[in-house]
Amino acid sequence: MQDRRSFLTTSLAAGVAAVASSRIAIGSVTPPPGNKHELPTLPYDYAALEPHIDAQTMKLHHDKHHLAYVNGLNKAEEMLALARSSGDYALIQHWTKQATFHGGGHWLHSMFWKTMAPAGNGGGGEPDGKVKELIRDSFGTYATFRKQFTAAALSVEGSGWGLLHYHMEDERLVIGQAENQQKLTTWGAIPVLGIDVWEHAYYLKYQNNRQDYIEAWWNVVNWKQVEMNLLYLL
Ligand code: MN3
Repeated sequence: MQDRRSFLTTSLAAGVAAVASSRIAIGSVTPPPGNKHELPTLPYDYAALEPHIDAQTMKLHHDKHHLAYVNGLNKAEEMLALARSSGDYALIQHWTKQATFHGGGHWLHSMFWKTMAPAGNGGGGEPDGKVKELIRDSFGTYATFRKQFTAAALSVEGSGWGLLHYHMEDERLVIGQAENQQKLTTWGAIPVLGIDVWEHAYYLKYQNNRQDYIEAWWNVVNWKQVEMNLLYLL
């Protein structure tokens, strides 16, 4: 989201300077036609989140799992473009679902990496500023929020995500779950923080103990990035 924002700001400035340019491209998760989605680089080393999240998990998770979603999304978009050009929509349901699944994976993982930072060096602690204020208004206290979020993430059925959304209409934060990467979507609510609770996110270090993984993850939450995600929406 922040990439999009800074791109937009730059584009707008450039647009004002060069009124002759006919159209201002807006950067986002969706690249312009013909361009491919790309795997973003991790903002830190694989081992940077140790001991809370181990290097081997980070490497596999980013280099293999996230890459598979990027490739899956590119493939789905390619097939949808082919359907448009050929007029053959026989497989439209399949490719639309694939685009949603892989697109959800690409978007959520891109957010996931950015909203973590090494413990004590950008990660952990409690939020301040606007996030603190909205958590208080939406849940009462930080402790209450954390308890509900942990319980929600812990109880995601099968593979999925625990998510903190900003609800655009209600102007408050809400805690949600996603099954896989896309099911149980709450309309009008945009994620600003999320924890991946697919087994691939924790099984090497925590085996079946999802609770210990979630408790460890709180030590690497990058609240500054959460605030930037939030301020972008306000
Ligand atoms: Mn994952």
